[in-house]
Formats: sequence, C-alpha cells, structure tokens
Amino acid sequence: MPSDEVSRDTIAAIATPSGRGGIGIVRVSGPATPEICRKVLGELPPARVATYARFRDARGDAVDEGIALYFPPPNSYTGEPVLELQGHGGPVVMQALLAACLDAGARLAEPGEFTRRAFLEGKLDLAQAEAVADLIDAASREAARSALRSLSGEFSAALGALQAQLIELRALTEAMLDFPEEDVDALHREDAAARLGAVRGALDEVLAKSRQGSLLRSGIHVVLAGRPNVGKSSLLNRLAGEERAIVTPVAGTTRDALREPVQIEGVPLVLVDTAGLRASSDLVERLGIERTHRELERADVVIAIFEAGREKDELANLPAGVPRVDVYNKIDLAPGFTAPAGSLAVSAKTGEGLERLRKAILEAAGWSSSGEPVFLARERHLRALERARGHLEAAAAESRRWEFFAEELRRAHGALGSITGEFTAEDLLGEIFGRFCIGK
Ligand SMILES: Nc1nc2c(ncn2[C@@H]2O[C@H](COP(=O)(O)OP(=O)(O)OP(=O)(O)O)[C@@H](O)[C@H]2O)c(=O)[nH]1
Ligand SMILES: [Mg+2]
Repeated sequence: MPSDEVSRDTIAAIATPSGRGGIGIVRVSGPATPEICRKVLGELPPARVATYARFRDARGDAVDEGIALYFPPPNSYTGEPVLELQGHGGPVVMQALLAACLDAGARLAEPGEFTRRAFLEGKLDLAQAEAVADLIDAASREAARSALRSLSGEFSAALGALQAQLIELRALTEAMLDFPEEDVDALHREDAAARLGAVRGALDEVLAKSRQGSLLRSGIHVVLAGRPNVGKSSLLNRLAGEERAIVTPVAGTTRDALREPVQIEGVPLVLVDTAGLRASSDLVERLGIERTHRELERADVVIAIFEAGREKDELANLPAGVPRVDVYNKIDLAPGFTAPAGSLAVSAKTGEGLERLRKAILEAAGWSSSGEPVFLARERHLRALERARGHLEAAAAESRRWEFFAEELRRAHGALGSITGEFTAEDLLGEIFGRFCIGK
C-alpha cells in the first residue's frame, strides 16, 4: 500500500542490541542513502555485495572498518535505498558510526520506523509487520514458528481467501440490489445464503486458529493455590524443573507470589506460586495471602491443590469463570488413594501424575495440541475477526432485506481489511510501530 505520507527523509539507527558483541550493525534507509555511502565509505558499493570498507566520519577520520552492504530499491527491507554497515559491536564504535551517518545527512530513526516504511512501501502488510515484532519477542520455539509463518504471509493469505469469498458474495448481492425485492428469486436467495454459510465457516476456522495462536503470544498465567503446606511450592519446582521456591514443612512458608516462566509443549506459561490460604494472625502472612487473592483475580488458569487422603478443605473465593484444575498432591503418602472424578492425583515428591497435570493445564488454558499450524494472532486481530463474525451473523438474519445484508457484508469486509492494514487509521499505525524497538 504505497502511500503519499511516506516521509522522504533518510533515517539511521543501530540495529543490533546495545552492549558488546562481535558485530554491530548500523542501518540507513531513505533517498539520501547513496550520498551517505559516498561520504562515509568514499564510494557507492556495488548492489548487494559484501564490500570491505573503512567507515569515516565527517572529518574524514576512520571510525571503524568492516562490511558495507548496499541495497538499491525496491529490493531492500524498506523498499527504499538501504545501507547496512557491519562494524565492531562495541557501544562507543556503534555510537560513532551512527553519528557519522547522522552527520552525513540522516536523522535518527523512531522506534519501528524501518518496518513502518516497509509497510508504507507495500513490502509487508500490517499483519506481517506485526509478525516482525512477534518473531523478535517470541517466548518459545512454537511462538517463533507461528510468527515466521505470519511473516511469510500465511495469516494474510488466509484472510485474503476470506475476503475473496466475501467480495464474490458482495458482488452478487449488489447486483440483486438493483432489482425490486419480489423479483429476487428463491434460487438467488439460496445461493447467497449458502455462500454466506461458507464464509462464516471459514471465518470460524481462522478465528479458532487465531485464538489458539494468541495463547502462544501472551503467555498464560497459571496460579497455584491451596491451603498452606499442601505442596504448591514443591509442584512449582517440579514443573519448572528447578528448585525455585523455598519448600519447608512449616505451614505458611511462601509469602511473596513467585513467578516462573515455563514451557509446556512449546506453549509459554507463567506459573505463579502463592502464599497458602488460611486465616492467619501473622501480619506478613496476611499480606502474602492478600497477594494470593490479587494473583487469583488475574489468573488465566487456577490450579487448586489439596492433600491426598486428607479431608478436602474447599477453597473459598476462587474467581468464578476462570478454568480450574483440581489436584490432589502427596499421593505417595496415601497408598490406594483415588482422586474424585474430574481431578488429578500427583506427587510432587515422586513426580507421579505430573505429565497428566501438564496436559490438563494446557487443556484448561484452551490449547488443543492438534499439531495443526496456528496463527500467532494479537488481541487486535482477534477483536477484528470477532467484529467480522458479528457482522456476518447479522447478515444471516437479514436475508430478506438486501440493503442491510449488503451493508453487513461491507462491514465484515472492512473489519478483515483492518488486520492487514488496507483500511487503517494513522493513529493505529503509530500505536503499532511505536512499540517496536529503534532499529527495527
Ligand atoms: N511426601 C510428600 N511430601 C511432599 C509432597 N509435596 C510436598 N511435600 C512436602 O510438604 C511440605 C510442604 O511443601 P511446600 O511445597 O512448601 O508446600 P506449600 O503449599 O508451598 O506450603 P506454603 O508455602 O507454606 O503454603 C514440605 O515438607 C514438602 O517436602 C509430596 O508430593 N509428597
Ligand atoms: Mg509454598
């Protein structure tokens, strides 16, 4: 989507993380890039050839030496002339190299500005541009794989297929608008209804895959809760595979909520160990229990832990509507114990039942390990897909009033288009790209 708003100045930034490394990269993009090449390198390097060069500042002093890569348009990341200077990755060298590029006519890039230009130049659609940030931020292999699929356009292609179906249906409907209501025959009505049904089915599929994928992005908060001493901290340590939380036979050991990132089948989760729930007169413990309640309010999944073979103390005040897994711990101490239906029996000590618990957590979080590729959707995408779904549902109820039917289709189309950025407001772009880091 080339746009008139493409700003025509030239930007530069350090593209590698701050700190020290073998190589650091300064990236330059914009119309003045060839001129900056001549000033900093003394020449315009051949296109896309690694060229060994000295990098010089405005006074002609050498700042560093390394590899220069020049990408003429349109075959560059941004679609503009791009220069990459690969120098030695130290903060002082990188700053000096950046300063040399700024002195030669560039200005400092804003966060996400390279990717924003790539979007404005039509190199990436909006969903792909977001996938760049998601790939960089991916918290697990699975999330990275999904982000890469979005970046290569799989998500956009699925949306495109939906839109194509909608366009056909819209064309059909707009044609019928020209006829008086009573002249539209039953055959046409049935055709439109069948097509609408197909689009709705396809949309539901994309939505389901996107909901699954959004779990990979956000990291699911799983809160371990129960009476003191039931083994919450021991279970956290087991699931984390590390002795993270303090475990003692003293009831009321854990005070602060402890967060531990873990992965189950490539899905990133944050396990939260909490202070055991009971009425306590100890000030510190009471503050800890308050924190437990706050964590519970934010939980995506609650693991309610009880002791096998002991009388079950029902936990009061667990948040309603949050998926919950009931777990009986310490089965090694209760031979012959069988967990009530719908709950699990485990031992944090021996590890028994842990595999089933892992699966149950994923299930409660809404992850179904079908092995099918999912879309690493953002909240923004889910909301747009749900909006589109709502309009299609409304269209289905308007099969006798074509102008309303057509209007709902138009809105559904618009909602889908907002995901890839066909119809996207400037302020939304600012919000999306503003969250990137500088140099991306
Ligand atoms: N035999 C046996 N002992 C366990 C098991 N899980 C925990 N324990 C023991 O139970 C005691 C309490 O364990 P913790 O993990 O500290 O319990 P907690 O629920 O975190 O307790 P608080 O932090 O005080 O609320 C410790 O002595 C653990 O070694 C288990 O599966 N089997
Ligand atoms: Mg504990």
